[in-house]
Amino acid sequence: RLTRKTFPVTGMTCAGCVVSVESMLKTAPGVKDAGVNLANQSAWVEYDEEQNTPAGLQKVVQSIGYDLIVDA
Ligand code: 9UX
Repeated sequence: RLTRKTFPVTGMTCAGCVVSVESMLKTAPGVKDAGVNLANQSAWVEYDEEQNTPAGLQKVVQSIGYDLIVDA
């Protein structure tokens, strides 16, 4: 089932970072679409809940040196 969630993202300082994070999210398993907002330091992700999780999305973002914050 597709869901769309918004998460804080830390570590982005320019438009290049936005492209990197957005591209990475779009290649993650189960992700249909994603968008990143530099001013808001956030990302929305539309993904299949049976194929990925917030923790999984966090891992792919962390793998390129940023962080996606998941509620505890
Ligand atoms: Mo911009 Mo982000 O030059 O790592 S791409 S700071």
